[in-house]
Amino acid sequence: MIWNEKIECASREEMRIIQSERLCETVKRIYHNVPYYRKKMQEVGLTANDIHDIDDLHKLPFTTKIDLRDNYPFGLFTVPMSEIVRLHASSGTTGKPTVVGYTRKDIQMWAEVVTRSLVMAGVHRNDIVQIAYGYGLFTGGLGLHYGTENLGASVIPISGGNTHKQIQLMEDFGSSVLCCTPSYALNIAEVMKEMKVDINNLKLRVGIFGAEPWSEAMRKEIETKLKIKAIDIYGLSEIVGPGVSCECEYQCGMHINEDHFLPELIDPETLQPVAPGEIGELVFTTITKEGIPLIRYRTRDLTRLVYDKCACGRTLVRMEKCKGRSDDMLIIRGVNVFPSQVETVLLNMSEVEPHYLIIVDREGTLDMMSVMVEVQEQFFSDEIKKLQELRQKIMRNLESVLGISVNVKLVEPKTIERTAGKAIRVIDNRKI
Ligand code: DLL
Repeated sequence: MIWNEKIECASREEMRIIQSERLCETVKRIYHNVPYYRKKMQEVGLTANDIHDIDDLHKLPFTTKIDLRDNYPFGLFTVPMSEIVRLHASSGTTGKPTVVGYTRKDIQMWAEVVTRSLVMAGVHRNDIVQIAYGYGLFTGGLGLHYGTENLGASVIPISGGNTHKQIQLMEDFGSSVLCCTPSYALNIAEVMKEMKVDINNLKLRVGIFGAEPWSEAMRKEIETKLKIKAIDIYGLSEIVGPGVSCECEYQCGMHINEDHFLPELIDPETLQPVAPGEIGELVFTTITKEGIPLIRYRTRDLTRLVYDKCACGRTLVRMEKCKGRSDDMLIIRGVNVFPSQVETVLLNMSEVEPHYLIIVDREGTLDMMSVMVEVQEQFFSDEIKKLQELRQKIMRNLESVLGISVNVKLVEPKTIERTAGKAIRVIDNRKI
């Protein structure tokens, strides 16, 4: 089933017309209502009348988290507070959070894109959807909540944490869909094993996982452990929250709801568009949002865009699984390293658990990277010699993929902290 066939299966030309019209409206809105934006446009010699269609998009200045911080909390809103019905915020890496405001229409649009996402994932009205994303300022819980209600499925608004209760409700209520971060899904699977829950007695069918990067190897792990189809959902608070894009049943890239969020891919260094098929930084322009429209917002997320028609029939452009963030990339002794590369190596080895922590230190002038890896229970009780062999094997595998030597510290199962939300994968002590 497709929720909004007219849009989701529109031809490129039809989509272009919709996007162009909406872009022009948005640019007028921000130019006339937000002095900060007007000034930024004037600085590059633009007025709202210079934008005629999406080919003019590249003329507009970029927006970054710094612009949001400089206008904290409500400076980029284009409507008076009397029209804002909801506020959300994401925790910034430093200092103040990033604040976003939604009008009633924004909330409806958000519910629409999340409903489309759920339908892409194969969710229907008869499903019981357990929402284990955090409810609160984070957009995960309430975002999935409104989309699920809009679809007409039953919501269990349990929020994150309290893993025993999550499992108990899954058993008692017969939840068929689980929404949470992929790392929390693995945590739930682990606790289920401890509780000796027979996965075959559960009705779980689909998982809708996002809010953090996760590899194909991790998908396989989750699908096997929970016996479900694991679907990737993407979004960020600044743009709307979850539902910016989502995979369909074919799991071959996330369809972007591009009638609301106009994507571009740029080279983060030169800021120029990347060649078709290349990896670049994702940039979004919101073209229907009222509360806080954002123009050419730099997400820092790295991916590739695929414009081919999908087997599901949707024509919405797809973004590949995120390769990481341009600001997540570690530079170790001059070599670029992404946590996702480490994850892929580890998850392809049966001897270790899918939980890891990367620690970077500087000794003198030399960067040292070490990875804490949890060994599976049955291997941990083994003799020292075997553990040493395993450690050497992990170090060799990491070195051959990353191109640098890495220290590996084997730890007992459950040593690395589990979270109900986004997992912490890197501790970089060099910045302190
Ligand atoms: O994480 C919104 C969300 C909630 C998405 C629930 C999906 C599910 P923020 O807290 O603002 O919003 O964080 C946004 O998280 O720029 C990415 O770096 C990362 N991210 C989100 N989804 C994915 C994903 C929510 N599927 C930031 N894969 C984004 C990889 C993701 N990274």
